[in-house]
Amino acid sequence: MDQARQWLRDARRIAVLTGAGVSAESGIPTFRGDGGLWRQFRAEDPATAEAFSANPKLVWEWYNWRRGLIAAANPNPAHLALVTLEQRVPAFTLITQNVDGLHSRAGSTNIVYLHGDIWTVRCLACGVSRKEERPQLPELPPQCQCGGLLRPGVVWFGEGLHQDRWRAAEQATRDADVFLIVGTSAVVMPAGGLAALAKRGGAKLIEVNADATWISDTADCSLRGPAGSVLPHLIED
Ligand code: BJW
Ligand code: ZN
Repeated sequence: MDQARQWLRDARRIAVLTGAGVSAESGIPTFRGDGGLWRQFRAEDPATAEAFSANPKLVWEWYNWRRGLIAAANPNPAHLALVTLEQRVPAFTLITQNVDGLHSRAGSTNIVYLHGDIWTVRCLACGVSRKEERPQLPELPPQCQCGGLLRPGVVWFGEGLHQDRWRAAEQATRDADVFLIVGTSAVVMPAGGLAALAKRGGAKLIEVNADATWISDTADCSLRGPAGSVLPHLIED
């Protein structure tokens, strides 16, 4: 912990990758592991275009449920610690796989939303994208003004990431002196591959996770525990 704290103090360029574990202490379930169940589904099963075209109403029920949880949740000490860290270094990029927007609500500013935003909807017919911030949509599946079907503005399995965002994530990772990876199983690609890219670029790799992951052995420092307790200590001056 002391060594990791020193690396963060000395760093000029920090990149952070977060996953669902960073929002777990805000009451938002993770995808994999014990919390990752919704009705009879594994939580990642509805996250495909195939599931959506087979049953858009069912997939929207899952999103409606999650939107309700997220709307009722607040950023936790892990989100807040990352805001403090951003204010301390000249170059800071927060790359998140989370779609919940809690990093923005906490006050982080330079954020790359790799997997999109749960508060955005996009029309499958006319392609228009807009914010939809009512937590519970009254009619499922929701429809666009053009009559087309609306889908959540997120990235599902088998879909490409937004090119500009992915480039920004790669660049920040390559440039980083320290790469901090928090609350992600890192099994979903390409996000999970950023840690290896950071190491190749010479960054110190610090992992914070409640459990061991496949990243843990390659990390320069792997801190085991809830992000809401570990991160505030890690960024102490
Ligand atoms: C705590 C904690 C606490 C708990 N404190 N820690 C290479 C090899 C094999 C397959 C592929 C490959 N490249 C691409 C693929 C295919 C696929 C993929 O990765 N499949 C694998 C699963 C096998 N990837 C894709 O299809 C991606 N697209 C793509 O690659 O396109 C090509 C392209 C690339 C680049 C540019 C252009 C084009 C798309 C992936 C989309 C993923 N989408 C989802 C849903 C998003 C929408 C939504 O939220 O509804 O993203 S799936 C889901 O998994 C979600 C998450 O962001 C993502 C990652 O999950 P995360 O965050 O890691 O959560 P968990 O639950 O897995 O882990 C939580 C962790 O927290 C655990 O470790 C806990 O221990 C820990 N934890 N409490 C600290 N309190
Ligand atoms: Zn439309």
